[in-house]
Amino acid sequence: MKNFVERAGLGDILEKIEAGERLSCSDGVRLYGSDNILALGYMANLVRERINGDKTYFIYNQHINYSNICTNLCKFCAFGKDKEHEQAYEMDLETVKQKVRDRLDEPIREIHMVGGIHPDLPFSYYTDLLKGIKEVRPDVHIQAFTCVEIAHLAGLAERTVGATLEILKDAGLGSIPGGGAEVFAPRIRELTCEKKLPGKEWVEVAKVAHKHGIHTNATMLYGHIETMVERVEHLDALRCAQDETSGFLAFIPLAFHPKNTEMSDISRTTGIDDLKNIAVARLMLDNFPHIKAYWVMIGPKMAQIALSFGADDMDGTVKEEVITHMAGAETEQAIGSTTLVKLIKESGRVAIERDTLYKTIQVHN
Ligand code: V47
Repeated sequence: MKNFVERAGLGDILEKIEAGERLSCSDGVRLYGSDNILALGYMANLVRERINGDKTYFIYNQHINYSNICTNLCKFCAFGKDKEHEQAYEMDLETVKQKVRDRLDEPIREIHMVGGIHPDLPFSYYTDLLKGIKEVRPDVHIQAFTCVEIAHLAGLAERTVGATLEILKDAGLGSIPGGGAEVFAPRIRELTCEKKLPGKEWVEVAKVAHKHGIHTNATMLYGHIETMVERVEHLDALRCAQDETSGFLAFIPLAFHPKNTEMSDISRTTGIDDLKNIAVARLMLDNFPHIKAYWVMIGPKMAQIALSFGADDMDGTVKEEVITHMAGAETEQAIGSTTLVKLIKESGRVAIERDTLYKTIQVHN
């Protein structure tokens, strides 16, 4: 295999990986530029097995999107709608509580809850959501509000991000999902999501959360107009932040779905690019404990293969995914744990049901 990687022109990168040395940004750009997916996969798998062995995680989770009303209206997003749009919605507290009640007979451990940047819901709406969910399901971990929403909530609360997070934590917030990161490069934000929180501020919010003991995830939306250099700069910004705080749990590459968006002329990502984003993330993000293959976006079959290309987590049962399905995802909106375990075992890995903070709940041998 070493010869094979050398013939792909990546022998020096393999040497660094074997020595446990950090890859440079120019290494990252070369990895993205390589068309030898097996060489990338071999190297990413070395790191994956060094960090996580054969362990492959999943969680019983439920997604709730409390509202799609959004003032940002990003060009790549089919979910966010103007308040006057006929498909605009916002759930009242009782509706959200009912959604949680509806699944009380399922062993859901995490509720993943995000929405748009709503122009006029008050801060109390968000704390009531957290408290209401906890009333119905006290043991559930709430992973809610992207760093973009957190910055918005701090504005509503007229407090610092840190003080706002303390209030949200008291109301039931457990951790923060990785959405809203998109691609940090100002060029990309100007062209695709000019109203959104700038990339630097997204990273600042994440770091403040970590300093307040709140773990977060991180994502990157790939497969639109970003360059390979911009992808690597995004990963490097996350790696630098993680060096400072160690608060990120997982990185999730998000494959762009163009349907029903203002960027619908762009083609869907290819299988090779999906695998490359998993592999390069695993290689560059040497300080991230977990890389997720999000089956909703790349499909369960590709997610299964990604487990040999650097990924060690398949996300979870999900239940009612909306954001990607509005943008044309053809995957199911939920998946059974039996299917997840089968996909993981078939790829020669050990399936582990986890909680949000990666504590083992059950090993499926
Ligand atoms: O914030 C928006 C992205 C995110 C599209 O933290 C799109 O564990 C693809 O962040 N095509 C929401 N992506 C999903 C997300 C997520 C999912 C699973 C797990 C975790 C985690 C986080 O999806 C948005 C945005 O970045 N997005 N539109 C689109 N058309």
